This record gives sequence, structure tokens and C-alpha cells, in this order.
Amino acid sequence: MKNYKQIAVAVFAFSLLLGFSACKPKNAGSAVSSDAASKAYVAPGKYDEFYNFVSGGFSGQMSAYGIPSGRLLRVIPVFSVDPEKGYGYSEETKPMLNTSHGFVPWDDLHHVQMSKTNGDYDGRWAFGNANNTPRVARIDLKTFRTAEIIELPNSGGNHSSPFITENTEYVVAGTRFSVPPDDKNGDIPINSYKQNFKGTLSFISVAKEDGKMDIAFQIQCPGVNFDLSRAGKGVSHGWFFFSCYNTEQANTLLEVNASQKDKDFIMAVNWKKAEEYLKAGKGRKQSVRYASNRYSDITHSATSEIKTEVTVLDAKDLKDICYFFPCPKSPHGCDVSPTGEYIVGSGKLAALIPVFSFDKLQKAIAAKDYIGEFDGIPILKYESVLYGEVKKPGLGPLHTEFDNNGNAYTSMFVSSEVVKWNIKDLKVVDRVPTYYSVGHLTVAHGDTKSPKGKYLVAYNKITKDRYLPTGPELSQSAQLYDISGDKMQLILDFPTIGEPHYAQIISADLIKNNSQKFFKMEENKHPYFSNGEATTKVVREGNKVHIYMTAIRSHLTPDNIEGIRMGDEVYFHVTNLEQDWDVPHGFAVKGAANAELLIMPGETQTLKWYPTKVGIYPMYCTDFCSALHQEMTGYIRVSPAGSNVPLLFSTGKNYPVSDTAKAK
Ligand code: RUQ
Ligand code: CUA
Repeated sequence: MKNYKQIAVAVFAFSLLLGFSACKPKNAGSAVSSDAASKAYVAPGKYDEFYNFVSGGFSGQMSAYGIPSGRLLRVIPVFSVDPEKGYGYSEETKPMLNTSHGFVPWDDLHHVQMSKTNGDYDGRWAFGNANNTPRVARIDLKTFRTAEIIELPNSGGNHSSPFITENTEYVVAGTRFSVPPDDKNGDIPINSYKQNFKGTLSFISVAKEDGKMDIAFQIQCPGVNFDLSRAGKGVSHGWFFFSCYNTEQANTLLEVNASQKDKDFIMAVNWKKAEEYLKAGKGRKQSVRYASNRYSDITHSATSEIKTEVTVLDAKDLKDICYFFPCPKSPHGCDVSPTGEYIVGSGKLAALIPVFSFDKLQKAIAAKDYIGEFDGIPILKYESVLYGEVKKPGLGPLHTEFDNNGNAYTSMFVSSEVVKWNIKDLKVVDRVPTYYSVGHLTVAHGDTKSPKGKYLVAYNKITKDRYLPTGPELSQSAQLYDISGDKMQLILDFPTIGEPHYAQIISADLIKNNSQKFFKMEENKHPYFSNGEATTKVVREGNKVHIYMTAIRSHLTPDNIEGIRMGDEVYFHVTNLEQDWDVPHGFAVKGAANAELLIMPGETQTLKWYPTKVGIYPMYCTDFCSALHQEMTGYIRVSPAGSNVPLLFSTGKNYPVSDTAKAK
């Protein structure tokens, strides 16, 4: 029973974390003062100053809001199929969700990261992680669409991901679950964790011009859980910091067994050094399988390729890449100040917030100020790396972001508050309640070298009594605070899609002027593109029928099709002929078992359809596109297998009845 006391403490602390006694602030309903409404008010027809990209958690999507209004602008489908956009249903987008496990139609997206140039957002791409089947996605902010998804081998639970270096050199992903490497026999006892399980960090390169991602290298690390991370910046550019928990290396009942130690670690990774080793050929080629999926705005189609090799650097052998330093207690967030000098570790179970110094870290490494090793990785002395501790910040610190006046803002899950403290003297200067149990928070440009301050949004895990009830599941809440003054002020609550984890707030100016208005017809290289109504046709190849169709206000061409037979596999390749902003057409046919299409101007999209009965099937445009939208319809005739009804298609004319014959 030697650990009884530790276990009791850990269980108590975790029961707090689980929300049994999460504090509900007093005056929850009346904390918004009367001038708040005007601060969040964006007049009808006026634009918001910022975009807020918010993860959807278990919905697998990302959503874009306007700040300060809290208006939901768009849900961007990323790791889950989305009937609103046909994503994952149209033949063109299905390959985006391919993995080495086959087609995976949903996942769990936790973290959003904007691409950066010189340590600040550049408005080109947003990245997101799939937590379950480990992947990283890149969203093109011209189109607000997922442009690429790359799978990560040697990983399980891709949580400390995707975090980005100051010029988007790398997107980094640390595995949450350590697992046996993919090329080893994984059919081993689970309790051989300590011998056989490894933690892997993936460094994904991002091509400067077009953003294409590739796994540049992986670093194999000791088997622990990697939770979150941040790239160094400014003085610490060239380094990465990862919070690690379960340094107990437990494989069961982690809530107790991974909470034994007073301190876990933050791991500092010298990625410039890792690059040198890679160049010097110190990496080991490992055979693996992972999918690389890319969407083209020219072919309007995605391709999926299975890749079979990664280069792995071993942190144990290549001594000066990785260093641990202790961090109390089960650290979650690991955040880096705007100058890059301070690293803030947030121990979920700690009663203080340790702030580490990059300068001291460098000196401690040079002096080999080690207190030991963990699985071959040196552990630096806590005091040698520590800048100082924020005392009595609150309970359950999770995540920290920064403003432009030298302040840090930390979310406190257990005490349900945001705590503002000064980076230099580590004194708490303000605190404000959240409703309730805040997880992530974000400040405008709050993880960059030049934060904008102004607004902070808290993303809460519990919302009881904030909104009209909606059955057993209540919508999650985001709360907007004005942080421009000395005192933080709550100015707005707004519901979110799915469960929000991390989010970022970016100046609208960086995105709005580049927004793509439509796709140019002359650039369309889709293999089943029709460049006008004159080139529409219906082609039979055995039991496959390809319908080259066009849509324009307010008709489909062809809109009468006969000669389809039972047993046919029918492909509607619909090109939207419009060349103007905001004129999508939709497409649906009765009995379609996958979904509908939504086709943007100049784009071609394909719906695959198996007719299930002989008869007449209506089809129509599903997007209200003009006053005559209800007229944008057509019919398809399906005859029995082996029928001799000729293949006929038309718009605006009728064939003589004799041509269309009767079914045999
Ligand atoms: S997590 S509530 Cu998945 Cu980013 Cu911290
Ligand atoms: Cu096209 Cu309605």
C-alpha cells in the first residue's frame, strides 16, 4: 500500500478534473455588463474584423466564425463526410478520406494552426489534426476547402499536432499513445509497454509555393504520451517543445497509474540538429504504409497514394536532439511566449504554473546539468531551466496564449476561469470566470511573434444553463472577452459546432481579399468536364453509363434521359457552367444512396447512382439558384435489364414516341 496516499491524491484531483466539483461561478447569468452588446455588435452588412477557426472535436470538422460578432460563417469538412458540401460522398472527394485502413469517414479534430511567415499568420492555410486515425490536414484558405491529408505511421492518437515552425518549415505531430513501431510485430503482450512501445514525432515538410506536405523525417522517442507542443520562435527558433505525461509508462488505468510522479516532462527538441543528422545520413529507412491524399482545383478531383517508407532518427543514439526537463504534474499545454524566451508548462494537476527560460535551457544543456536519464534521454535539472513559477494561479491550468502588452492568459479547467498574468514578474493581474470548465483559449494572433491582443475566446466543456436546452446534449459554448483594457470583460457567448478544442483568431484582412470567387471554365481539366451544353452526352461502356451533364440557371442538360437499365452503374458528371460568384447548383436524383452534390461555378462533380427499380426517376437542383430554381429539374427512365430502349438524351425537345419504344 506504499502508494496509497499518492493514489488517493491523484483520484481526488482527477475527480475534480472530471467535473464532479468543477466550480460554477456565482452570478453566472448577470456577469455581462450593459456595454458588452455594443462591443460585439457588427452591424448588418458590415464585416467582422477577424476570422476565428475553431476545431469541431468529435465532429471531425473545422468551423469559421466572425469575431467579434460570433457569426458562424462556414463549417469546413476535413476528416468527416459532410452532406452539406458532398465532401466524402462525391467520387472526386472520396479519396481524401482514404487511409492505410481503408476509407475512414469520420475522425476527431482537436487543434487548428494557421500557416506562418516570419512567426506571424500569413493567411494561406489552416492545418488540423485527426486524433484517432493519425493524420494532418491542410485547408486552403482561398477556397475554405481541405486541400490535402497526410497519414502518420508509427503513431496512435495524433494529439500534440499540428504545431508549426515560424516559417511553416514543418508541421509537427507527436503521438499521444506510444505503440510498437509499424514495422515490428505488434502481436505482443500489452504489458510489455516498457520494452516495446515507442513514442514518435513526425516532422512534415510544407512546400513553400503550393503547401504540399511530405513526412521529412520522424524521431523515435521513449514510450510516453505526448500531449501538446509548440515550436520555438525568435530566440528559440530551431527548437520544439512537447509536453509529456505517463512517464510512469503505465498501460492500464492511466488516471491513477499515470499520475504517480510529482513531475513529468517537457521534451525540448533541437530540430535544426535533427536536420543535420538527416543530411548526414543518420536516419534509418523504415518500411511503413501511409496515405497521402491531395485535391486539385484543376481536375476538381482528389488522388490518394499509399507511401511505403519513412526515415527515422533515433533520439537515443543521436544524443543532442532531445532533452527532457521536469514539469509538474501531468503537463497538458506547453506554450511559448512571443519572443520565444519563455516556455509555459501547464500541469493539469499542479497548483502553480512553471515558466521555463530558453536561455537557461541552453546554459543547462551546455553545462550538462543533468539529474539522470530517461530511456537514454538526458533529464535536465528543474531549477536550472526554470525562470519562475506563477503562484496560486487557480486550479487545473491547461493552455496559455499571449497579448501584445507582455501578458499571458491561462485557462483553468477546474476553477473555471481565465487568469491573466504578467510574463516578466509572473504576478496574476486579473481573473475572470468562464461558464464552465474552460479547455482551450485563444487570443487574436496569440501564439505568434506579434499578438494582436484585443479579443480572447474561451472554449468551454460544460454549458449547462447557458442556452435553451436541446435534449440530453447541450451545445458547447465559446465565450468572447474584450482584453483591450486592464480588466478582461465578457462580451458574448456563442454556440459551437461539435466540441471545440483549439482555435485561432486571424485578421480578416489576411484572408478576405484572396477568397476564390469561382473556378475558371478554361482551366477545368476534369476528365468528364463538359465545356458547354453542346458537348453534353451520355456514353455507355458495358454496364457503366457516364452522363456528361451541365447546370446553368435554370436547367440541366440533358434533362430527359432514357435507355438506363437495371444493373447499370450510372455516373452523373455535373459541370456548373456559371462564371460568377456565389452561384452553386446542386444535384440530386431519387433513390441516390450516397448523397447529393453541390457544384461551384466552373467545377465538375460526380454522383454515382445504382437504380434499384424500373421506373421514372426525377432529378433536380438542390440549391435555390434563381427565381426558376423549382423548374431546374429532369427525368430519367430506367428499364429492365436487357431492355432495348435506346440510349437517348435531350433538353428542350421530345423524340418521336416510336424512338423511345417500350421496354422489351
Ligand atoms: S486538448 S482542453 Cu485535445 Cu488540445 Cu486541451
Ligand atoms: Cu440550380 Cu437551383
